[in-house]
Amino acid sequence: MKASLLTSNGSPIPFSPQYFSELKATDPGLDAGTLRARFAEDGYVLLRGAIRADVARRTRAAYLSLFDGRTDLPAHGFRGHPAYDFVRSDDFRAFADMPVFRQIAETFFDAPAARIHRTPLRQFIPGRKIASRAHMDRTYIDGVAADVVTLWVPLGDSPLVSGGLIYLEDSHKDCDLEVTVRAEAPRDRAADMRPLTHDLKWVADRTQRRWLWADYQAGDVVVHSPTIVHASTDPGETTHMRISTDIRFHRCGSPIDPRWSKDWSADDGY
Ligand SMILES: O=C(O)CCC(=O)C(=O)O
Repeated sequence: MKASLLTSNGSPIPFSPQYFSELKATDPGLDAGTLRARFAEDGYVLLRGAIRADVARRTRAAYLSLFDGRTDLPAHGFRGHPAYDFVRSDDFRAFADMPVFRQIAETFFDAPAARIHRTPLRQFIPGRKIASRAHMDRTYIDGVAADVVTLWVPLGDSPLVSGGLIYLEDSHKDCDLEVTVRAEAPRDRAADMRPLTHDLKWVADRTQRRWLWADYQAGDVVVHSPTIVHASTDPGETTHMRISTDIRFHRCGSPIDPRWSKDWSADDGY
């Protein structure tokens, strides 16, 4: 990764050791106790090669095939867009329901887990200044944070240059962060109070924390806590589009947010 200046939703942030550091990678074969200890400490665990790379790539190809011959598409994830159809397809459901994902969730809960139905499919087009704003999942899904886990799954390689997910270091341990940042942070979309900010440099400066990044490969899975702040940078000069999905689980028996029991649609408001 050579770029010295990145942007997120057009807002600049230097790609320098002051602002960025690498995510720790973890071998999925480690014992469950070690995995849980890392998750508690870091708020995330990057599992390299947790699923078969060819399965991730095949799922990507199945999604992209829905674009064949299509022009004049609605906005991403709206009814009539391939992402809307794909999350309702047998191919996608079979992928999200692979036992390996539930087993990962159960390892981190140390208890039985059930998949949360609503499963977004993200796509970030190279060259567009559109990225995920800094946010925490717990803002979007009700429930006790310890009872929900997100598996962020890149469908194909997802290097930083294509806008892979980044995590604000140790932000899950910072009880004051949300209040401080919400009170002071610049926000480019006044009407949407859910993201903390679009300005990743501002939040790094204000909290004295770095953004953790990785060049994700097909087959990797990041398990993250609903309390860790994450975001992405704008995709740069690359021909490789970042496509990913967020597969979520809740601890069996814990209350479930009813808004998350339907299929995802980008305009469902959640
Ligand atoms: O993939 C992304 O850029 C954001 C996904 C995410 O954070 C989410 O769905 O909560």
